[in-house]
Amino acid sequence: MPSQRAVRQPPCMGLAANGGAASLAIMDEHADTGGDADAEAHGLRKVIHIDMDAFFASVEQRDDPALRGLPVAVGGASARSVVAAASYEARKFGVRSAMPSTRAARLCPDLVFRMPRFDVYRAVSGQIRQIFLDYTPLVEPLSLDEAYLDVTADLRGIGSATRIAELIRQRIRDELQLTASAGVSYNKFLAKLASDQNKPDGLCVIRPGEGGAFVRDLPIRRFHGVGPRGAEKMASLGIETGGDLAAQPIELLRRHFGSQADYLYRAARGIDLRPVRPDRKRKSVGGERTFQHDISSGPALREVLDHIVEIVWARIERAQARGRTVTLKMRYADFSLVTRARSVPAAVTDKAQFSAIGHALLEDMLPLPQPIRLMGLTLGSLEGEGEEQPPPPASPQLALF
Ligand code: DCP
Ligand code: MG
Repeated sequence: MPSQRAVRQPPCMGLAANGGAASLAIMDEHADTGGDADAEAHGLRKVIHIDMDAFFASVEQRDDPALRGLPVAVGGASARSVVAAASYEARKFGVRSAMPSTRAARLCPDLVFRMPRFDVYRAVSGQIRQIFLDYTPLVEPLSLDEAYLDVTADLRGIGSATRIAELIRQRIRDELQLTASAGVSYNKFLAKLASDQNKPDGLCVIRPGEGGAFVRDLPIRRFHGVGPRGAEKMASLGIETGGDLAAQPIELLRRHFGSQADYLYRAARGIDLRPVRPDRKRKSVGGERTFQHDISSGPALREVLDHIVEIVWARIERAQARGRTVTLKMRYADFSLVTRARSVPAAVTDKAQFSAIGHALLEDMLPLPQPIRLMGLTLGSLEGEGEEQPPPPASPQLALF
């Protein structure tokens, strides 16, 4: 892309550390080297990733004007609670999701705590979904507040993914009185990185040819699909950034990361072949249980897990489901959610193995910081694993970004 275009709209990566000029230099240098020719050969899509800003906290501020402009945390205030969401006012003090509430209150003495209202968040999530569907049927939700959209062929014939992202952000603002950030790029991996870049209320476009440079300095923990455990393993191999990852031979990645290797190899180059899947929910089979009384003791948790294993394994057999990732999910008494996942090299084929992985995940989390009200267990594939499909035909119209 001509760099003039980038000058008019500051490149996203400039916000990272050293300002726009430096990043322009990186992009130009990259363009000279031919950059992502590989990606173009693999066929590019127009993908938007939308992520609501401080979602739970923003909904609380919207619905109670007295909270606007104040540091707000959604979650319990008690000693054993954690923060589910923090308003941007609270983040200035260092308050973050998953932080113990007592620590959050120490960092920000004026912090206002609100209990979560999941029904409202689910309703808002449905409303944003309806807005997305006005532009494309290819909407893949990742959670209540984020989704991928493939707008390569948008329903309204708008043509420009950036324009569609702006229209969607404007409608979310006008119709729901909330803000969202958007990332626009030529694949899912880059679009998700981009939406995070100019948060809150931001837009970032990573154009064809810019992906490799964008990923090069990226800390490995920001790679979608690399969890804390994966990042640790990478660090032990001396891989801290996208550039470090790109320097690894595919054989080494296969040895250490199994079927995720190809995804990682490509991602390190700004390439991602995964299609936007409107039906990806069906990819996993699981079950969960909410308890009448919160539980926290090790023996009680193990017993509940055994029970869930029985129910879920029966479902897996009925559905003839296959997967090599087991995910344990727990909702604490204050409604905050934690999930832990572990993958094995080949599909899980018997109940004993499924159970053993579930129990290992549980043991890793003991003792719990607070009692739980819900536990769930799922067999599936982590995003980025074994779900690649033949690339769509290359689009000659990349300039429409
Ligand atoms: N959430 C949670 N527990 C976590 C992380 C998130 O309950 N550990 C909930 C509250 C968040 C919502 O999910 O509002 C969306 O998560 P995000 O990671 O998108 O975070 P936010 O939307 O709050 O902030 P932002 O996207 O602006 O960084
Ligand atoms: Mg969000």
